Amino acid sequence: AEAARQAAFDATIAHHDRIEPRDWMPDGYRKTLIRQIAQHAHSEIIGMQPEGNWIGRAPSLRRKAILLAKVQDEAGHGLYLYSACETLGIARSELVDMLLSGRQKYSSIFNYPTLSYADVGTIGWLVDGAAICNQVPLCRTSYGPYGRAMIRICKEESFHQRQGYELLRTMMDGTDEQRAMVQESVDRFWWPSLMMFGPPNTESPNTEQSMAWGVKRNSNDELRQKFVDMTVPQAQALGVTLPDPALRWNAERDHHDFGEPDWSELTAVIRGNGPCNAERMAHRRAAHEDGAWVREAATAFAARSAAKAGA
Ligand code: FAQ
Repeated sequence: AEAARQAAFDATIAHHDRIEPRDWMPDGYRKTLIRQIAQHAHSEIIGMQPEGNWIGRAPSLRRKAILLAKVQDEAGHGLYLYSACETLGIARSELVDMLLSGRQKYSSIFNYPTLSYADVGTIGWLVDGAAICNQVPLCRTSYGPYGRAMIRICKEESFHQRQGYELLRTMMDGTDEQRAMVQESVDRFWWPSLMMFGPPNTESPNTEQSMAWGVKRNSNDELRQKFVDMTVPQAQALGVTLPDPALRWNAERDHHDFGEPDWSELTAVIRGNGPCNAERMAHRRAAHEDGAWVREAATAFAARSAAKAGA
């Protein structure tokens, strides 16, 4: 029976059909999905902080309304992804515990500070741009609930990317000082954005198995290249310089060549030693504790409603 179930699973993967929550799946597949989806959900939730930092200081009512909407979308993506993860048989409270105790990760990019309003634009343009490159192929991931969550999330990410580009466009049409703010921001975010795609393929322990299972559809390096190729013409159109002297078009490869990110920096940030890791986690823990009364009240209300319905 075990062999038959494994064969059915393998056939579904081979046909690029979806695995659904009630289907049999190997333990490793379930674990990989819980790890990746939870890490993705945590990233959305922690990812509210760098931009949230500027809601109270937005330069106009219009910018404030846009930023509020974007940060709310990120909360929605996080909750949506936690729900997808719960279909694998793990409770949201366990996932939150794993984030708060440091047993699960979130994206390295959210451990960098936001120092000016231009960073709101740069995060939209580069960070959401990288997220889209990574997430569009995940719409075809082999696990149904994750792929369907990605379809919906990608639509909103594409709005986020455009609002970032439009913000930077507006600043580039402004004063010299505003143009300098944009360039300074792009200088800080370019390399960390390339690191969002993970370590190089040769240093990526999970890629091979995740691709064999159809959890990931592309390798880290493939997606990083796609992001560079997509971003270079956008940088030209904006009039900003990407801070990489090795960046140039390679007609033979039909791709841009680019420099090597500082991988020791990615390792340090993933291990908890980035510029804002401690601050991000402290803020999340405090928010979780502040929300304890809401969880208690909701649980008590649910229990009372269930008792009434049973009576
Ligand atoms: N940061 O073997 P691999 C967003 C870890 S977008 C931290 O290559 P894998 C939208 C990796 O987990 C950001 N850790 O791993 C937004 C593994 O450790 P583990 C979220 C990283 O899984 C925008 C180890 O290194 N997007 O939130 C990073 O095959 C603006 C070895 O790596 C997603 O999560 C990193 N950058 O590939 C929100 C997308 N890279 O777990 C707010 C879905 C690697 O074994 C504002 N995830 N690690 O202990 C993925 O596509 C994959 O998980 C990768 C990593 C590509 C991130």
